[in-house]
Amino acid sequence: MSNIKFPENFLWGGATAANQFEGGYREGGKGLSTADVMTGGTHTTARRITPELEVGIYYPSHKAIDFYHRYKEDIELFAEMGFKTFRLSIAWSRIFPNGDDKEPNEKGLEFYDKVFDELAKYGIEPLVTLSHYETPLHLAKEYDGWVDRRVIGFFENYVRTVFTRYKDKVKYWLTFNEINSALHFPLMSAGIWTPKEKLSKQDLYQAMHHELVASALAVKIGHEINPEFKIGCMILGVPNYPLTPMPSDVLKAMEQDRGNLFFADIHARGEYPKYMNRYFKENNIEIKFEEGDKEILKNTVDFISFSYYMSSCATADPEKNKAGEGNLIAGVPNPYLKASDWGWQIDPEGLRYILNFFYDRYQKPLFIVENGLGAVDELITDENGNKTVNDDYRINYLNDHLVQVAEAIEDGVELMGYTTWGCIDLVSASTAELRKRYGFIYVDRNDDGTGTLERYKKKSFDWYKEVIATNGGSLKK
Ligand code: BGP
Repeated sequence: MSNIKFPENFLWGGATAANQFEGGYREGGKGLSTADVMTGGTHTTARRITPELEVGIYYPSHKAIDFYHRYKEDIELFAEMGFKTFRLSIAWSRIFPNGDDKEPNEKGLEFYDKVFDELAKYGIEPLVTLSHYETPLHLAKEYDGWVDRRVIGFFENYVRTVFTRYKDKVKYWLTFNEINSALHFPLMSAGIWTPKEKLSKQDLYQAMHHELVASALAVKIGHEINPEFKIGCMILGVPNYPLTPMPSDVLKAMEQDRGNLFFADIHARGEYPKYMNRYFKENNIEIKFEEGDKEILKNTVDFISFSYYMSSCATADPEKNKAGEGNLIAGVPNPYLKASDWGWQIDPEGLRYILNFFYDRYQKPLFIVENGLGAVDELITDENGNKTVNDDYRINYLNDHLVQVAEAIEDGVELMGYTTWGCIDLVSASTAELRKRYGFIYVDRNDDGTGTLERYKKKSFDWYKEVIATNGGSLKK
């Protein structure tokens, strides 16, 4: 046993997203979302978007891992691991099938009632993302997603509905998953139907403005509906290190960091940071503020949440500025780090660094809502005849990251909790593969849609259970 102790009431758990694990894509009156028209992909072939559903094409979100029908079994497994919290998202198109409907879909609301009631049975706090990489398809195709200001009103209607309905069942909320990722993946992240190569920077940043206003509005409405709500933003966290000590590399790292921090700064400080003025001026971007926007943005978040998988390097040297692989916004690879099978560079100390960085900058509580290792697992039968996976590589990855989290807490960082990404195997967001597995629970489902969907506990299942039971005491320094 180490002498590591996490704070009392630390929210240990796991994270998922509706389009990556629910399935039931047309059940209970659900409408289509942008995720439902995205095909499978691989490590090297990108996902394709089909404007209409095509026959004979495999769409991973349609069945995903079928949480829609298996939520009781899955929640029981989470409870067995001792989860204090479980992060999931609400599929907007389950509640408002087209996005611009006047009335919500009762059957969709009932589904989440059942899920939250099941979590409550085990004392697990839901942590709910309002929008995680899916927008009702109709809003994408007819309005160009968040480019159109009217989407703020539709989102307002949606959040008012779910906040009111679940006000006594859910306390922790996140607005937009990895909001900064929209700069790189406008359709997946912000429902923008215009292809990225045709999208002007003006429209992209105006769409971001709409999302930022909508996020602040959600904070305002949420606090009016239940002052006990804790509402956070969610940022894709990739710290940028200068590739060399050359001052120009240091400045480049600062600049790249700001590209992401812009989103957290507004959520935490309630106004646009001044450094963006120069960027806007140099790129001929003029953000249209409507009356009241400035005031709405003043509704700052209660906490900052973020995903963390890797760090990245920045350089001012065009010769060396060649992006490696990585989580949506990867930069130049770090020569001192090893990478996962998907090329994501593994950097546990970077997590300590970014925790301190965020806390120094905002002095608001933080929440790590995604972290984990995507790897190929081999299902074997152990000596007792049980099917399992010996995923020591995953255990080592998580152990090393959690040790650094403990260091950051020692450094003085206020941290609310930690949810590993994909606590149960699910569809990957970037490549749509199922063979890229993150879970403590193996799901028998393959990339071509075959498999029994049976669930099996991996070795990491008992390991995480022990970490939670000892509140970090079982971690190895
Ligand atoms: C984040 C997303 C998640 C998730 C995770 C892992 O960017 O918020 O939805 O999927 O990364 O990425 P991937 O699934 O591509 O391996």
